[in-house]
Amino acid sequence: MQKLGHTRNGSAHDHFLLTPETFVRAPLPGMRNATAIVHAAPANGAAFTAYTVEFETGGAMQAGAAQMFLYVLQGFVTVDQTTLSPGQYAYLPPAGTTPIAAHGAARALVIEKMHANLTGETPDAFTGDEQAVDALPLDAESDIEVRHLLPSDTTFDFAVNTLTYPPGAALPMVESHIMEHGLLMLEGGGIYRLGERWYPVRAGDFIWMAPFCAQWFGAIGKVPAKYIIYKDWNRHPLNG
Ligand code: UGY
Ligand code: MN
Repeated sequence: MQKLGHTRNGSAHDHFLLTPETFVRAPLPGMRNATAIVHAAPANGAAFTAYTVEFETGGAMQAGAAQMFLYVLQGFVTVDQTTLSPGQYAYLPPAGTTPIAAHGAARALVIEKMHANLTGETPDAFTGDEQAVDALPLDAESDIEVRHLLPSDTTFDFAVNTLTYPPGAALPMVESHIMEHGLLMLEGGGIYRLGERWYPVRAGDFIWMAPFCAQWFGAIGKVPAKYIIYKDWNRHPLNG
């Protein structure tokens, strides 16, 4: 059915929402039998990149100049020697040459950020499994579960968390903070307040929030809503 130019996408100076019917695929340098859907990059105001990689059988890509966080969405992705399944992830430090490959069709979310080195050290590469990460309550009253996928020590200059909302749960406050966000909806849906607008969102949607973008989410529906969210972290506002 022709949508007659309609999309749920929306944007303002401090945020954008990108919905799957508008995604355009193109390979990035170093990709073979794989394409990227770039969601966030300096071109649209973000200080990081976020893209979904879609691998065909035999697909491959490489880590590059920036730090890379890779979270498997579907299928199996091998990072160096470790094969990761959905919910498993890898952190790769900057200036790496780690090979990343998929033997069958697979999809992964990739986040890249230039490392703001504070301590003279860069983190080591590691792989993890979201299921093995403790689920913490967002706050004392909340039944929203947060999983911190990266360590919190100051060698890391960004955080990636998953938030899971039971149906009807909502952020306890409208947040406004210096950290920038990139967010991929993984399951369920609800209403996202971004700046002065409210958007219906569901699994597959991507959101960028600039520093100090007013933000609030309420989960609607019969199943939990879950998203994975990036933020810059652990650095002084005048220093990276
Ligand atoms: O970590 C966060 O700032 C998170 N609570 N933000 C959000 O979910 N929009
Ligand atoms: Mn936030």
